[in-house]
Amino acid sequence: MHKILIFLTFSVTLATSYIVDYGPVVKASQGAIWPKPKTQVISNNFNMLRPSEFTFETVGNSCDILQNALERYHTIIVTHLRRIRNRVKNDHENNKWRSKPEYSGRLTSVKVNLKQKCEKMPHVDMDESYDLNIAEQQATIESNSIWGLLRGLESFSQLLYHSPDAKFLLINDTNIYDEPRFKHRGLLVDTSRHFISIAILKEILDGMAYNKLNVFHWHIVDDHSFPYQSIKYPELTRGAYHESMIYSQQDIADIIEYARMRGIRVMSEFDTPGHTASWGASHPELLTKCGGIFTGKYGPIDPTIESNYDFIFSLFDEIVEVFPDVYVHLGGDEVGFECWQSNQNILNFMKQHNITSFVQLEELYIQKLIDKVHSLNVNSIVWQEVYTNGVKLPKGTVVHVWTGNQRNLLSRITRDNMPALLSACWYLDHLSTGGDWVKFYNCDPWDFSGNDNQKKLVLGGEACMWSEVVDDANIVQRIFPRTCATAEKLWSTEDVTDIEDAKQRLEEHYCRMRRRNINAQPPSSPGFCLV
Ligand code: CP6
Repeated sequence: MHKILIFLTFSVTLATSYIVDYGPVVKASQGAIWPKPKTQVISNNFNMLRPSEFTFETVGNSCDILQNALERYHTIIVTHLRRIRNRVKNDHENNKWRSKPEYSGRLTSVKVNLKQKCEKMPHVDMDESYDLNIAEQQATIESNSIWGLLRGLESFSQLLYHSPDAKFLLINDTNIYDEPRFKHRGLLVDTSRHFISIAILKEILDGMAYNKLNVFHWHIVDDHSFPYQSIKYPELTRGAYHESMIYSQQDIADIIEYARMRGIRVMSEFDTPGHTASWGASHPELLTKCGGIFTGKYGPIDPTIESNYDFIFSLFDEIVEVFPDVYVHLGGDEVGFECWQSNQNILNFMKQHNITSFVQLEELYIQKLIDKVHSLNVNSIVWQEVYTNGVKLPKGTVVHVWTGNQRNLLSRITRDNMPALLSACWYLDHLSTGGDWVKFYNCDPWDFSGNDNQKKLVLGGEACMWSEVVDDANIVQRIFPRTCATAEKLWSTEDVTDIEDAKQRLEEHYCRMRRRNINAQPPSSPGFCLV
């Protein structure tokens, strides 16, 4: 008989190590949750769960989101065991385990209790807290909101680990109360520099759900291509790479629905006045003509032409209908001033209107756009330049920090009573071997000097997947598992900083994602997945 140690350690409550007589080593991190829950009490008692006889039982309210989620998680549970079982030989000496099981109870169903009405769309103030209790006699996942139940179901699925002979799953008696630290936990995906297919976007959304991320920031168009199929201005897709590389209205509705089922908001970004070269394929009149004598080169949107505003405003009328979220990201980053400088019409306009700097000219444009969006009852998010350039922002406009001294900026923005989002330390296109999740993990959005009120103004953050050097071939492994580090920073409490503990759990979580067909790459060190 082997003497086996099973370590299950959780910093919040008790640390246990105990001895079981049968079966090979169960890794410390098996059945551990990523991102780490707020409070978790785990007992030595464990229960067997046979996927074939297991059911979720709804005892409260229900709706399409819940039913869909219960089906998904049932499939995940069944697939988990099937895939592990394929790897374990039948005559394995662990048959001993089967003849003398050590489990204390049998879990055949979990009660799923939605205590209040099911909401339809994920939103900025959604309640994602949940209670999860697993015991021999009674197992429940409870929440006031559908969004909390989705997070609870994810945690439940992560608590399961396989028996050493891979004949059934095991789950320890567990009590969890969990809720996120930040309400905006996002991933930016750029679909302009390379087109990303709907199938891969769905794989990314699945991966987000497994990490309890809740905002898909769709940087849908940029200089290099315009894949958005507009209803009002279908000609804009002349700026797409190819007729097959376009998101139809149907595709977009499909993504929004897929995200909704997973409690993920879809926030679109139509970045202007810079980053708009692809708009010029169909509407060159929008763009500034660079050079004294027109050189054929175009710059940012020309903010001095009144009819440009008619076009942009009318496009945004459409955008806020197509993307139902109450936030739209307006961009506003990296506006090159050389082109404006070289255009005599622009210089004349500035003189006439007493505009003495290009920053002021940019302000004129952004101000009009923000006011327009505001009038549609939609809130704006802007990249940091809009703020640092001194544009007067309506109350509640969110400033998105992407570069420079993030501590300084977060202090300043929140001192001005503006909400902020952090991305500067979570750029997925900056990579050093890919094993650099620790760098992501060491970044905390509250790491700046400011009072409690200032800290509250940090809504959260986003990992950014700019797509200059990624497409369907490599985008998923570029995103995961590094985005998992961001996800834990944004979900778990501030004191969850232990790299060694995170490393164990992340190895396990990586394998879990692989088992669920997320094409993640290994986190950092040699190892293996029994997928
Ligand atoms: N595209 C847009 C980009 C970037 C930004 N906006 C970017 C800038 C610098 C780095 C990475 C990405 N590619 N539209 C800045 C927000 Cl290092």
